[in-house]
Parts: sequence; structure tokens; C-alpha cells
Amino acid sequence: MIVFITGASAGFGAAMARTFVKNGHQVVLAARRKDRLEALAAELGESALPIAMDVTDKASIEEALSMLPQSWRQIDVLINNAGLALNTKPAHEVPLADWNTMIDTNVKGLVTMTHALLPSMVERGSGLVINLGSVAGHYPYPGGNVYGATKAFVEQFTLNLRADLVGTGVRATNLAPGLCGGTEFSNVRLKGDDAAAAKVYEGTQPLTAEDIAATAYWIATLPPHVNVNLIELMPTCQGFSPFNIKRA
Ligand code: 8X3
Repeated sequence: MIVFITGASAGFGAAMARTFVKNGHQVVLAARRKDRLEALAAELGESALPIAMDVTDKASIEEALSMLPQSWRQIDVLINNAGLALNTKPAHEVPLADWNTMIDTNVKGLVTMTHALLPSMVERGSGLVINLGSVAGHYPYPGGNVYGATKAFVEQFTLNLRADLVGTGVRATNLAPGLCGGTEFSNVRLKGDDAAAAKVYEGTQPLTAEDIAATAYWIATLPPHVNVNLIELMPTCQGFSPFNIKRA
């Protein structure tokens, strides 16, 4: 299989790249950070092709796709992994720029990548789009505001893709993880406050990027007649909050 992974320079993306390559597949590593991509590509060998690109920039996506060598053009699996959370403050305290950055990447970037690669999958009668959702798209929590809303978009977009793709042979999945450690997710969300980021995982045994990679690999290697619409994972130590009722 040829697998195209966005946000491949670290975290889930890098773990997924390692898993697919280890199992004999070719992986296009797409991300903004060229040096990180090249280091990962050097580790993975010739089954990995690094491409520097920004999912929030349509021209950069088009240029990257146009530069793919002929033998790398039939993308079997698109993993829309690039995404981020910014801020844990309540909605009325978050800068609008943070909201827009999340919408640009998690929503518009994911949609633009899908729009670019879906027609060729439909033409070939096979393919798979795995979108990285989140438990934050299923359950509200304080400080989740626009991040959770972008992941709810991912959920509904994926299901609507399924509705349109029935009969085409192309599959779509929303892979929605909960608390996951060992990635830069919380460092980015908390804007470089690494002590606060570490605290998010204190005393927990969170999911790992390898758990997510194993799940993506399982989804991608199921027989072609099986479509996982949605899969939600949490670490065993995570659960649901009770409703929050302000009493007088
Ligand atoms: C991130 C998962 O639990 O931090 O997508 O909201 S959580």
C-alpha cells in the first residue's frame, strides 16, 4: 500500500509511518518541518518519501502532490492526521487567532487534502481515508470549545463521506482517541509550558502514539468489504465527567 500521512513529523504521524513501513508499505511523510521529516525518512529508508508541505495552504498541497514521483502517485490510504489544539481557557478568554488556527488546520486542511486525493481513489474504485477525530468531538469539556467543535466536524464529515462513497469501493473512518501521552499535543496546546503539559498526564497511564498507529494499521488492513465508520479509544483510566450544575 502507499500511505499518505499528514502531520508525519512527530507524534501519531511518525508512529503511524513507522508501523506502516515496518510492515512493508510505502509512506509519504507530509509535514511543515522539513528537518524533522528528513530525519524520519533517513530512519525509515527508501519506503518513506518526505514532502514538506502545509495543509493550510492549498498551493503548497498542490505543489507537493505534483512533485510525487510516478511510482508514488496511487495513494491507497490518506491519513488526515495534521491537527492541533490551542488553549485550555474558557471560550470568552481565548484569542480569536487560536480558534482560527485550529479551524484552518483541523477543518480546512483536512477537507482540502481529502478534496485533492478522493477523486483518484473513486476513479480506481479503492482507497481509504482515515481522519483523526477525538473524544473531544463527542463529549464537551471545559476549555474544549473550538477544538472539540473541529473534531465534531471531523466526525460528521467522515460519516457524510461514507454516505457519498457507498458503492465506490472507497472507505472512510473517524479514528477518535482520548488522552494520549508522549506526543507534543499538550506542549502545543499549552504554548510551550512544558511543566503544565507534563501535569496533564501526571498519575495516568495514557494511550500512546503506538496504540493509535496500531489501530490505524488494523483499520487499513481489514478486508476491503469492511469499513470502520468510527472508532473511539480512551485509556482505561479516562472516563466521563458528571454534568456541571451551578447551584445558588
Ligand atoms: C485529544 C484528546 O482527551 O485531550 O484529542 O481531549 S483529549
